[in-house]
Order: sequence, then structure tokens, then C-alpha cells
Amino acid sequence: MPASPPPRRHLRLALRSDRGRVRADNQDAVAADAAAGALVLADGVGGGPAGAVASRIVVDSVLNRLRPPPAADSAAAAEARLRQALEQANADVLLAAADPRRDGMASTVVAALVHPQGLSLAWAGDSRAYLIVDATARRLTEDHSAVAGSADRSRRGPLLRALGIRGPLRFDLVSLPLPAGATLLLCSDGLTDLLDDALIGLTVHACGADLDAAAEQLVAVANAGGGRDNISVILAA
Ligand SMILES: [Mn+2]
Repeated sequence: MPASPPPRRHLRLALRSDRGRVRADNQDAVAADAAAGALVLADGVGGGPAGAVASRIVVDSVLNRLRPPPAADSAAAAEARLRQALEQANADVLLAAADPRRDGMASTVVAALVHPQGLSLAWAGDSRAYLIVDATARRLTEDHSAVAGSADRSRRGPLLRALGIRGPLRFDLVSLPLPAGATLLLCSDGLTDLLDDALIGLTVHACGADLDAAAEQLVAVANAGGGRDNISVILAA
């Protein structure tokens, strides 16, 4: 007899999206659904308000696709759903960009699905996911930017992958186990430009089981460091 899958875990969530201290508006967007185990974060780019339009389309489109209960609980099924969700969101951004005021808008995306086999992730661009165990933050994603690792996006060069860019859609997909007691973090580059991985781990760990406090504290530390960009975080445990 096949082993029955482990029970679906009950997710606790905390979401924050902050304008920061320099930018005139917030072009990041965050959304999550605890029952579906779905989290999505997007960082829009584009002239004027278009970046904010793009990131909002992305989070709404992806979450809509991830909300219905899955036909299967496997990691492969989760990856297939993430792939379809990103393809749909990409199409939605391109369609909305047909409006000349929104020409050239695009958005990063990082989306996570928590399922009985663990965690599946899909991303395009330089928004990141981390798994935090004790005070150690392990980076799960690789930035898609011309000079990964530079201190801010203007110096890193253009995003190599994003939703809404013309041409073939490219993104990464990965599945991994989700250890008991681990905290998942999705975040935009406004956080990671100002906090290194070690400080992210320590900051979350210092707040214990209080995810809201941890999300608040991550944003506060980034703002204390200058808040040069919009700062967004989603924590799940
Ligand atoms: Mn950003």
C-alpha cells in the first residue's frame, strides 16, 4: 500500500510592503493564502506608476491560479501549477502593457507553494526566497541580474528575467523539503540590498514565533539603513 502523504501543515503568515524612505511610491506587491499554502511577491519596473500596475497584476494573477485545491499533492504537481501561474501572469502583464501609458512595464516574481511534500518555488528576477532555521538564513533563489551580488539594482544592470518582457518567458523552478520549525521568507531587493543573509537570519530568529514582529523588524532595519527602495517581505511558518 502506498504511504499516505503527511498532513497538510497549517501556515501562519505575515506580510509587509513598505514604500521605504526615498521612493515616491511603492511598486512592490505581496499576497498570500494560508489555506492554499500560496505566497507571491512582485517588484515592478516601468515608467511612472506602471511598475506598480505590473506587480499588482502579477500577484493577483499568480494567487488566483494557485488558490484552487490541487488535483495532486506532489512536488511535480506543485511545479506544474507554478509554471502555469507564471505563464498566465506573464500573459496578463503583456496584455495590460498594450496600453501605451504602460509600455515597457514588467515585474519580478517569487512564488511559493507549500504542500505535503515540502515547498516548491518559482522566480524570475532579483526577488528572493530564504529558508530560516534557528538564526541561519539559507538563500533558495539565484538573482537573475547582469551582475548578481552588486549592492543595488542600478549597478547590477538590467534584470535578465522578469514577467512582461517580450521574448521567451524564462524563470526557475525548484522543490525542496520544508523542515519542521523552519520559516520561509520571500522578499524584494529593497530588503536584501540593505541586510545581508546573516542579518536576515538573526533578525527573524530574534523575534521567535512572532512572525508579525519579525516582518515589522526586517522592514525597520532596512529603513534604518536608508530605505532606498521599496521593502517587501512575506514570512510563513
Ligand atoms: Mn526593488
